[in-house]
Amino acid sequence: MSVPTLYYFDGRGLGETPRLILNYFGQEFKDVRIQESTVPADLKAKTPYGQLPWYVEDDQFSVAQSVAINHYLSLKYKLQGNSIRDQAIVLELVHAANELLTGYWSQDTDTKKEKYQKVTVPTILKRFNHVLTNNKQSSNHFVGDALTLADFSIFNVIDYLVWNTQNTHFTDLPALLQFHKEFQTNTNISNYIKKRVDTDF
Ligand SMILES: N[C@@H](CCC(=O)N[C@@H](CS)C(=O)NCC(=O)O)C(=O)O
Repeated sequence: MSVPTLYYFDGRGLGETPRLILNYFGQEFKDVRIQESTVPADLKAKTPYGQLPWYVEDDQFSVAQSVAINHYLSLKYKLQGNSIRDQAIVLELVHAANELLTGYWSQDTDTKKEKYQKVTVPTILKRFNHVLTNNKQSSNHFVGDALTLADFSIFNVIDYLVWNTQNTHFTDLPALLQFHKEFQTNTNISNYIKKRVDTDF
């Protein structure tokens, strides 16, 4: 089987969660990072929506839309949660993490900025903190005793906020910072992060 390819821009953005998953599981993949600010025409024509990320496994299979790429990888690596209740909470947390991440890039007016800073960030981080600290089955995983897509999505957004805003949002949420630290003790993740080049977004 050929090595999969993840096409995205040269930034973390919507490409980083799949990169983290593939690295965590030691899956070799082509991390194609488009340097231009728009998708080159030849690549655009091949993708279903003209947008990135786009994940190509072989001639028979490719998938677009970041949610679907992450869903596919979560099925492949059994990151969905053990019971249907766990799976529902995983999905809740993944969507909240996406809202937090995409909200960060949408702060282009004072109103949006204020809502993001005063409502979105504290509400979502409080919920993450509550779920983590009330998980009786594990202190290192958000849902049950298993690694799930929620761990990857939340690690990614905490990592993004720490990177861009230092630890300002986490002063009263040490459990989230502890999770962020703990997640990086995985050798494949720490190796990936050590060699990750700084990008603009
Ligand atoms: N709903 C899509 C959004 C994808 C998206 O907006 N991609 C942006 C980069 S973050 C893009 O490809 N922009 C270039 C373009 O639209 O031409 C997803 O989640 O994958």
